[in-house]
Parts: sequence; structure tokens; C-alpha cells
Amino acid sequence: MQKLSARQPLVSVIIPTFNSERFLEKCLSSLKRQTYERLEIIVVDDESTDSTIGIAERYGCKIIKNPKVGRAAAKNEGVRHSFGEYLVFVDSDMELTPNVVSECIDLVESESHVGGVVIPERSVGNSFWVKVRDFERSFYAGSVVESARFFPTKLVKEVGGYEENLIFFEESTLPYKIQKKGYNVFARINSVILHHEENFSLITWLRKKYYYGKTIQVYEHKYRDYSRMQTSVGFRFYLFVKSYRRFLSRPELAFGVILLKSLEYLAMVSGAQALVGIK
Ligand SMILES: Nc1nc2c(ncn2[C@@H]2O[C@H](COP(=O)(O)OP(=O)(O)OP(=O)(O)O)[C@@H](O)[C@H]2O)c(=O)[nH]1
Ligand SMILES: [Mg+2]
Repeated sequence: MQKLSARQPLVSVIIPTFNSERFLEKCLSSLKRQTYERLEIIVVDDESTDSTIGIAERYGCKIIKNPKVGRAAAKNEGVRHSFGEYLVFVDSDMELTPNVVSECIDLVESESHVGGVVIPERSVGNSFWVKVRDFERSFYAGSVVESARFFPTKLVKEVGGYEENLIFFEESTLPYKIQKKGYNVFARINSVILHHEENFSLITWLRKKYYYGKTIQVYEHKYRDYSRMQTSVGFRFYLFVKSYRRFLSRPELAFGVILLKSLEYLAMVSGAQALVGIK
């Protein structure tokens, strides 16, 4: 247990919420169990109608109530209310293993030019599709497909935080802007975040991808060079082929990944088309 000392930099944890009662308690109790203790927890809520606020109050979080503006704007609002020297953006359905924050601090303070730290994620849930997503994600380790979520506050404020008028890959817009300033945003720790997806439904997921598809063009236009790798289905299949032995060692999951990627691609393209159709 790292002894709490004023010399330790304060870390602000920013959690966007919207009717997040299902997993928020798991998330907040995992923050209380962090070996790094100098944390402030900021919950930025968009008019939840469930017990999200009650849970956040019970855990003594700083609560920012937002009109419904979406998660990118909520995260930026959290930055405006933070006092930390560092920021970590955590989703309300994420459970941090105990050394996540202390490893991020050690990494950013021991290496120069680190502008963002990637925290490995594991998808948790019993459904076939969650196992497929966890298997798929394991091939992206260390690649540009992953987005950092721990940052020096100074840099986040300098680049203006997350992009608010798009939702497609919004989590990559902040590290992208910091990378443009010449910082490494792909530093990576070992401790993992558990992403709770016990409530995963394929239909809801594809409907979300259709909705995200509506802002593909905005993303690809504004983040062209970064997005090419990030969003390219070809690049992801290259990562699977690069480790083909491991990929094929679980044929049922490999088939699931190919099917899921194809369905997501169709959903996103039809979302983009729907927009073109409207114009
Ligand atoms: N404030 C706010 N938070 C939101 C909103 N929608 C989602 N969130 C939060 O954003 C985070 C990510 O939302 P999820 O629905 O878990 O997204 P995901 O399905 O894991 O992943 P992707 O959507 O693919 O990124 C969670 O903390 C949600 O509570 C919103 O409209 N407003
Ligand atoms: Mg989630």
C-alpha cells in the first residue's frame, strides 16, 4: 500500500454517467481499493432517472449534473471541475484492478514525453458475443486501435479535451490531439480494467454502431491520418492474421469475430448512408 503523502500528485477520476446504476457500485468500490490513494472521483451525470446519483453520493463523489449532452461533453465538463495533476477517464461499467492508477503514475513519471497511457481492458460477461469481443480485443494489444485514458491534465487542457460533435471513436480524439503535439500516447501498463458487459445484446450493439456510423465522415475528415489505421477493417484483419495460430486456436471465437466485425461494418456503413440519404 503506497502511503498517502502530499508529495503524491492528485489524480482526478472522471466518470460520465447516464442511468448507470447497474455497474457503478462495482466501479466506485474498485476505485476505493486502489493502492494509489490520492484520488478525487468526479461523476458527470446526464439527468439519470435511476439510482446513479444516490450511489455516487454514498461513495462521496464530486457530482456534476449536466443537461443531456453526451459522454464526450460530459468528460470535458469533468475536466473543468478537476483539481488533479493527472486525469483518468473511466466508464461507469469499468472495474479497475488495484494497481491501475499507481502503475500509470509510475509510468508517466519515469518516462519522458508520455502524453497518454493505455490501460488494457478485458470484457467480462458470459454471453458468446462478450467472449468474442474479449478474444478480438486481445489482438489489439499495443496497437493504435487502443486509446489512452490516463493523461497529464495540462496537456488535456491545452488541446481542449475530447471532440464533442462526433461519437464515432470519440475516445481516440483526445490522444490523437496530444500525439499531434509530439507526445507518446501509446505507453501501456500491465494492470487491467474489467469492462462489465454482462448486459451485452447484439441488437443493441449493432444499433449503437449504426448510430455511431452517422459521424464516420466527420471523424474521417478531421482525423484522416489517425483514423485510417484506427477504423480500417483491413488493419484489424491484418492483426488477426499476424497471430493466425492463436486466432485459429479458437475457431468458434475466430468465426464469431469475423461475423461480428462484418455486422458492425454493415451497421456503421448503413448509418453513414442513412445520413447521406437525408442530405
Ligand atoms: N454523461 C453521459 N454519459 C454517457 C452517455 N452515454 C454513455 N455514457 C457513459 O459513457 C461510458 C461508455 O458508455 P457505454 O455504453 O458503456 O459504451 P460501450 O458500449 O462500452 O462502448 P462504446 O460505446 O463502444 O465506446 C459509460 O460510463 C456510460 O455511463 C451520455 O449520454 N451521457
Ligand atoms: Mg461499456
